[in-house]
Amino acid sequence: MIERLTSLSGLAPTAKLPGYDRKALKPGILHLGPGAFFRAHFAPFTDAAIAVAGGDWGIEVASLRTADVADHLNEQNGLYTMLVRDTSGTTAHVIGPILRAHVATRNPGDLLARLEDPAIRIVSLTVTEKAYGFDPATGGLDLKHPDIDADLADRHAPRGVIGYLVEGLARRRTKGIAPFTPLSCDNLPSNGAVLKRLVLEFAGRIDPDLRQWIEVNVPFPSTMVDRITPASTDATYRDAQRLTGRQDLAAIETEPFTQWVIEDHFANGRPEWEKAGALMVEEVSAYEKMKLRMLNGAHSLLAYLGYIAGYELIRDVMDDTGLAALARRHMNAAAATLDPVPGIDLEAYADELIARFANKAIAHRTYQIAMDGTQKLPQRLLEPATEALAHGAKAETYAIAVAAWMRYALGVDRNGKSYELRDPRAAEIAALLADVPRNGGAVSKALFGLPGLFPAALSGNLAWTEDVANKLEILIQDNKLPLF
Ligand code: CS2
Repeated sequence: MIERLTSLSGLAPTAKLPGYDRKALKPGILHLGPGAFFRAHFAPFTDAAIAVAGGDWGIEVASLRTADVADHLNEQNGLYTMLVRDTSGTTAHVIGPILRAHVATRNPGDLLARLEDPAIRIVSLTVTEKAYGFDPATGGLDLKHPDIDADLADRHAPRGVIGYLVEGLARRRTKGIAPFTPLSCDNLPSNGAVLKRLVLEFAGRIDPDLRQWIEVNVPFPSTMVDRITPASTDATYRDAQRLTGRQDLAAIETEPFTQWVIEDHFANGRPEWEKAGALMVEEVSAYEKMKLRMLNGAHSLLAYLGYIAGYELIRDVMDDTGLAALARRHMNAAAATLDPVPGIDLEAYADELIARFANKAIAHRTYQIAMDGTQKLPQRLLEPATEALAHGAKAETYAIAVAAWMRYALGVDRNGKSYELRDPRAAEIAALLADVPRNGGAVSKALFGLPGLFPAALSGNLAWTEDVANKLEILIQDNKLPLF
């Protein structure tokens, strides 16, 4: 039986180890959502920052839903392997800053106690778009979101992200403990500002004084996060074991590229992430828009078109020269909606994205990216499309992407096989489409009517919605690709 990864001693020489003494770390950060992306981005950035600049910023993590990752991390004393894959090979880095993992559903009191510990100075989040309880139609709190609804009814026993943050801050205020800095690392535009608005709105509903205290005392820095991180597979665990000599059930794999832009507004200190290559700025929104519209927008376009065309991986889609050219065209269209981004040449950025998508060593499933379309479309495609149309552009690649999402939303592939939509609004979409004839006009009309998703400037633009309907018709009738 191969030994489990539980300590740094005796590992294979192919494993790169943390460049500092783990025993010197103390809890300073509590991270909500220890999924693969956090383990490929936030934790390695912190690991590298401590190695270069010192400091004792240990991380505790808490899972608000499933227990697997948290359990595996505890079994491994917080250690796990990050594989970095490129066509030139795979390297294994053992990442050190995680100290402990909590499972909120199993022991909510434990998480609440950690939130009020003065040692915790940053509470960071990678919980995915759908966990925020954000209503894209109003920009505010979605009162129908199950977590928001439950947590407003029972604020002292929260289950969702906003409920936990507000209860944690409330306890600190009552006890005279300085607040932590909430740090959103999800793919939402102005993620810190969005989080602030949701937290304030929630707090205002239960205690206006608390709302005011948060408004005055708690900074909500926004961040732009970027690293392509496919879900772990058997190949991940196998290669981690081969390169470390230990079994690792928390291993993840990722690409060499990594980027983090952070607004430098912290209440209570922070690791020296800039020493690991993070860019600390006053205002992150230009970077965020660039990344969401150029990278994620093109990613979603490729994921929907690719999935319905029968491509399993993004790198396979990139082998289709028509689709790769379309992705580049879409990036140009997205770039045209952006203000200049400090220090970045958008042409070179787009070229780099194309190369990253095509990386033959990264097996990123189109199905993974296609997930949660209703949560991703607004910031990736619908907002830039609205702006493009307002400036007189045709927004054609956006019409293709939206038609492809609509085709995908039918839930049946070109061979007639059904698949699960994996979207929090899947049931609503299925009900909306139940009696709708399968043609471009009818399906698009129904989906344009999904409450709160499409801004009126898009759903009310006749020429553009007709373009979507025509493209969707082609995709429905004969799945002919390319359709441009
Ligand atoms: C992807 C992102 O799954 C998705 O929707 O577009 O996770 C993407 O890989 C990351 O944002 C890259 O930083």
